[in-house]
Amino acid sequence: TAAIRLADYRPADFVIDSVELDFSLNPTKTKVVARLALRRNPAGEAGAPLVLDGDDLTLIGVRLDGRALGPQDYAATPDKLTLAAVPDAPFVLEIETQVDPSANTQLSGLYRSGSAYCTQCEAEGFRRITYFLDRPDVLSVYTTRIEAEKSDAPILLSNGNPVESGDIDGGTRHYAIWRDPFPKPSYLFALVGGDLGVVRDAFKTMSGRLVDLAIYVEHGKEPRAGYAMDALKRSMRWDEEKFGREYDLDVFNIVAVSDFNMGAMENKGLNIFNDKYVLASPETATDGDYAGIEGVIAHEYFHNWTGNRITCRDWFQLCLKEGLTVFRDQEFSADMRSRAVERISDVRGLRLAQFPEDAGPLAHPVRPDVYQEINNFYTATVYEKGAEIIRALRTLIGEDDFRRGMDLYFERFDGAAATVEDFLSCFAEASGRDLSHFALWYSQAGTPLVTTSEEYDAAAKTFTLTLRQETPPTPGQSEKRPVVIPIALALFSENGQKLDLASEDASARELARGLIELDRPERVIRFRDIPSRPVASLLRGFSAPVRLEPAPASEDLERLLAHDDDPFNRWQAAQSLALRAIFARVNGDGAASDARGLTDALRLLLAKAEGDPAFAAQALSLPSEIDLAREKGSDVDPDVLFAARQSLRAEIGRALGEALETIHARFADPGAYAPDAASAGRRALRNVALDLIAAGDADKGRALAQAQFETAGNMTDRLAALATLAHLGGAAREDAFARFYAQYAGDALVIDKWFSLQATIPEEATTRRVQELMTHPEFSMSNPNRVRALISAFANANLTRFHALDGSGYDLLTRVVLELDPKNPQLSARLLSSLRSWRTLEARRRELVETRLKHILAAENLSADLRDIATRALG
Ligand code: B3K
Ligand code: ZN
Repeated sequence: TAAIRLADYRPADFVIDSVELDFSLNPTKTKVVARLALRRNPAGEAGAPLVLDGDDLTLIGVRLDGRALGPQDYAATPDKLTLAAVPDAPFVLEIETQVDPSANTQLSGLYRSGSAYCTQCEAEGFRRITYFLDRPDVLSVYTTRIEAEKSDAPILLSNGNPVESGDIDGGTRHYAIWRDPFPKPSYLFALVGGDLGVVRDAFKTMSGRLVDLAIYVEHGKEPRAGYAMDALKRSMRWDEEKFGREYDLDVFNIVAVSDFNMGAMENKGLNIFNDKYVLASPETATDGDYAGIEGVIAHEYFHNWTGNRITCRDWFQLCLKEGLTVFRDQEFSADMRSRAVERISDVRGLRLAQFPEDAGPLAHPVRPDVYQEINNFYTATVYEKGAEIIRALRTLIGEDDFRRGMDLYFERFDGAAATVEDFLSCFAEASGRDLSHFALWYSQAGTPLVTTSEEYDAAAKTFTLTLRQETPPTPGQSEKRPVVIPIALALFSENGQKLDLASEDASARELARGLIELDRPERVIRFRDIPSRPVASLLRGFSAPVRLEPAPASEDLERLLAHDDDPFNRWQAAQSLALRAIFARVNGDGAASDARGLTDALRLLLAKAEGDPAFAAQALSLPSEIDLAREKGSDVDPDVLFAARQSLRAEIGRALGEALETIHARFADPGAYAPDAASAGRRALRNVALDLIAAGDADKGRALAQAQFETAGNMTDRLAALATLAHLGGAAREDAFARFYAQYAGDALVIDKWFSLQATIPEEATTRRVQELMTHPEFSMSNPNRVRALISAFANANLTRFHALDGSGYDLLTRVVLELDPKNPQLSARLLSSLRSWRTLEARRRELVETRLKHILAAENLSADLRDIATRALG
């Protein structure tokens, strides 16, 4: 198939002012009538034929202005409906199609989840329901009538406000009509039919309008939707307070389904969610799950303004809604929880998923300029790096100008399909700054590397800081230009005093804000009046999505860990010390592998942990194996990295044993579970302590973990204990897994945790274990959550087994991907992306991967999705 290019964008030849949809739901034969009010687009090509998109459609009939058309009037294939001659005056086209929701295993278009009917239309699922101009710049007003057997689907939902409903056929069938007054692109269409339980609430908006809120879930799960409802109301309030954005319909509905390709979908007024991001109870969900629910509920709600009221002109602009909405949900979580801890975990996520993507064969700009399959561009780069760019923009222009720019954006582009240029123009206007150079962040891929060097002149009392930037080449972009990198900095004296910044080499604005704008290959800044050699704290708060090298000397890191008033850099100092100790082990560097500096610093931190347990937990969490692989950069041997990391964990566990045990005992959950950030932080610290105790002393760890597993009053503590036991091995592990299963059998979201933990055991037998679990009655290749719980966990969180030297891990992934592909290409392509960093592996493993990728590409009938990933990965 031909590549789609941003440079080829043309406006649609037709406008669709309104759409009337008529659904007769049936498990295998759903009838869809679409009545489209069409007219020629003045911006389109005069006299052009009408070409509508379809995908796997069965056409029943077409009428134009009420007149039935014959086959001579149009050309229909499953993926296209062409009318060579249509009137120049506005006309109404009526199209009848038939679709089979039960046979739809791709989970795109109209499909079934359990006994319910639901839809997923982003990016190109609407064309699997009816022929349409299925592109985001065609905005229409939708009216939807749904009809079904009452017993089959007592609940009938669509976008917008409810208009009318009633019985037909003497009450065995019924119908509902929904009307969405806000023009929207087809990807935001949604429909749900089914027998569902509901939780209701209401929200009074800032102008005093009452909005009915409802969350629909599987019968019996209603009590688990309370936290999601609470998060929804807090999101609605926050968007009013922070961005002045009010909700605009009379109702806001959320439906939780158990078969869903991603997290959730922001369909106008009818969000559809993976039930993983709705359902929670203390007994079944961890603190991480609660945080995930809060974040995703907020994210989808915030899309109502950033995505729905203002949408994307084309799919290249995806970051316009996704990067911005991630930025907004991260800010929301920071306000709801601890800003510092939120920042640390967001950066952790970025480095875990986006940095490797940006450094490998799948690298692409935040706004790509070419794609084969758009579903493969819902990536960490578009989402998370997209959010970082917006945060860097705010840092650069300041909060006030940023807010003014957002207001301008909402005012100017409401109701429109916009571009990244439209967005940036608002901030250029609000700040009076030229942002054309800043815009390069959107078109240039790759993570910039900032290297620093420092020199202190005691006689002159000057401190000279040299900052250089370079972006490594990425596929299709061999030449890179310098980008605008805001580098927040502070200088500390030896005793931790913050020093005033004075220099002739930086502007007054830069010095006043402690923010250097590195917008060229190199800047040299000589600070004066520095009484003694200072410690520099650079890239504070992670002020830009870059890599910074080298890490400061260990004594300086210890000082930063003790004194820096930027919590992010305090955490970074602990990470850098740990990285140094781990790589000293990797390199067999005896002297440097002495981790006493680190353990002393951590002991101090533990002594003060009471003040901020969540932060202490983050500081005690060692860099992950993926962090290590990324830092290593090339010739990666996961076994070596794993061993070095284990050795440091054991040393910390032994060195801090008593302090850790004190923490573990003191932070035991006092009573009833509360999901708030402070309580979660205490549990996090306690469970990191347990993990380190076990690393230092297996017997002690096992005893504590077993006791915690027995007595835990919530899933967070119970699962943490099970994870510790899983890594310790032996009969205690198998016994705990068996009892955990017996207790939660049938509770899919909990059993997913059971699958995941088993898939991440770093032992040789695990690959077999995963294979056997694939035949477990609760496992299913048709359910994305199950597949992710078992297979993605294995491929992304068990590096030694996945990268086993006999190729068994790669073989497992290859088999699953090929089996899955005909059923659900989005999922198979996503799974194969687990190999995005394969070129950084050492030679033997590289060869193993290359063979598998070629094997996949040689398979017949590959989906476009999978072929695209495999081709680019090999590229
Ligand atoms: N916009 C959806 C993602 C759709 C993915 C389509 N393959 C969810 C979100 O980002 O909020
Ligand atoms: Zn989104």
